[in-house]
Order: sequence, then C-alpha cells, then structure tokens
Amino acid sequence: MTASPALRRALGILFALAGASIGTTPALAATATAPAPVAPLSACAAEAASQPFLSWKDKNLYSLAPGGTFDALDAPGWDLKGGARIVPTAQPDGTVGGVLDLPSKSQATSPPVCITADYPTARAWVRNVAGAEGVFFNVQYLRDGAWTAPKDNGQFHGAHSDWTLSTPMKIAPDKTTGWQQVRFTFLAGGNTSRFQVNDFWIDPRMRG
Ligand SMILES: [Ca+2]
Repeated sequence: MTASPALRRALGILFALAGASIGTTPALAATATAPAPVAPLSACAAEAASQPFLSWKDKNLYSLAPGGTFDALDAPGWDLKGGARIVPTAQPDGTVGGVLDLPSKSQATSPPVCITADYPTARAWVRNVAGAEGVFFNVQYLRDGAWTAPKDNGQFHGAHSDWTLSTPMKIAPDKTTGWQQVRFTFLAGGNTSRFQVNDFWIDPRMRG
C-alpha cells in the first residue's frame, strides 16, 4: 500500500514543522567564554552583610559583590567583553547611577570573590531593555590554583523593561571547609537583545 498524495503532503508539512521548531528552539543553557585568568586573592575575610531585600520578603543576609553596584564607569576588576559596559541610567531605586549594560552575547566577569560552602545563592536587579532571553549566570571555581571553565548555573531575567529582583541564582560552591574563590560571569542571551543589571549581592548563609 502506498501513501496517498494527501497523506504524503501532510507528512511533508509535519516534517517541515518539526525541522522549523528544532531550528528555532531557544537555547536552555549558555556557557560563557572563559575570561583571561587573573591572580586569586591572597587572603579572604568576611564582608559586611545586610538585609537588602527585606521589602521583598527575603530576610536573608547578603554581601555586595566587589564592584557590584556598577557605579564606577571603568568597572574596576570586572572583565567586560562583546559590548558589555557601564551606563548611567535610572536605577531600581529611581536615582541615576551606573548599571551594567549587556547586549546579546556580551559578557561581564567579576573579580575573584571569597566564599565558603555556606554561600548558596546570589541575586541582582535586572531588566530587559530589548528582547526577553535573559542573562546566563556562569561560575568559575578556583581549584588547585587554577580557574575552572565557566559553568552555566542557570538564567535570570527581568519582567519586561521594569527593574526586577532576580530569582536566587545558584552559586553551587564546592563542599569543602574554609574559604574558596569563585568568579561570576553574566552572559547575555539572544541575538538582538539587551539587558541591564544592577546591585549584585551574594548570600552568605549565616548561622545564628
Ligand atoms: Ca548602580
């Protein structure tokens, strides 16, 4: 038995649709390009912690990441690539100040940050200036004196163009005792999109 012309046409359309959907499925993960390695910090100490998100029903303590306000135009210690830059604009609190501006495929890597196994998550303010693919949160771990390749630990994005508090992003520290060091990379998704990030906080889970 041979398929009728109608059936063959239907199958052809189905295969074409399947191919199209495969071709346009957005990537669910994106790994950043490894930034140039930098020397690790020579010593670690606990940073001051506060509760910046009490008004958003998050009572956790957080420490501001180094340069995490993005108020300095030259983003000291941060490695900016692919058009990532600091721009002055209206921040989440309404004041004008610097924020990290990330066009699609650009990336921004933090200086080394000291953490322990009790630093589970990080949060930042984010908004979509154009597009909605969001920003991929990559982490590098200092192991045996060398930085690992960036690891994509998830994605965060804003609600349209409004400043939005990100969901908690997974740091996934090594399960070792004592200090360890990481570098964070924000990688902008999409092809013609643009995102902005401000106030990058990391969460040291204090034991009371
Ligand atoms: Ca700022």
